[in-house]
Amino acid sequence: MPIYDERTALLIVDVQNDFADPRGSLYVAGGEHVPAVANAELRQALETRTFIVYTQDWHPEHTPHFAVDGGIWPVHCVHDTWGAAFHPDLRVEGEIVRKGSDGRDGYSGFSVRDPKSGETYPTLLEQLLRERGVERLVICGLATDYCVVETTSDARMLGFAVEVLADGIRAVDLHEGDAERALRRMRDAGAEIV
Ligand code: VGL
Ligand code: ZN
Repeated sequence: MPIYDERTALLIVDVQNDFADPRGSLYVAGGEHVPAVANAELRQALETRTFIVYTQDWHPEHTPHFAVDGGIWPVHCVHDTWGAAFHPDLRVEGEIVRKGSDGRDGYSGFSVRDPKSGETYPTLLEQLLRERGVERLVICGLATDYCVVETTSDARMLGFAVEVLADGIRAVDLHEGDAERALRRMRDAGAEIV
């Protein structure tokens, strides 16, 4: 188990019903096992007063992210619906950063992109971490080959040390090998998979 301290944050990515529940519209195989892994880390983090932050994919009813609107995904994580809610087994005690509202797109917890102008905007995540003097992130959640890899890669670009919990992530694997490629990208970016 990673070490937790005041310069570390535990970042739990998109552990929401649509990804983590087998009835979810974008169910990620094995996603229902992630809450238990996250909760075990949370216990350690809470004991050591480590900052804990959650991201939520948080889409409007229509967004170019969805296949019905020109994107590639089934409708998922529509704001304030069952699918967007955290998995009921996940203990939620920390800050929450939502991404995708306003129809802005992207996978990273750190930034969103306006599909019309192509411009990217930061979310609150980096500010929350900097305010607390965080230098190191422990990351788990869904999905390995989308939001986890993009969040990890941005975190490294922003200079955070990153450990990704191999047990606490699962991949969509839309194309065979996506999970492996995501792991390699994270390692190449300087993240440790532990
Ligand atoms: C995600 C696909 C679409 C994720 C979000 O959280 O990894 N994947 N939207
Ligand atoms: Zn999404």
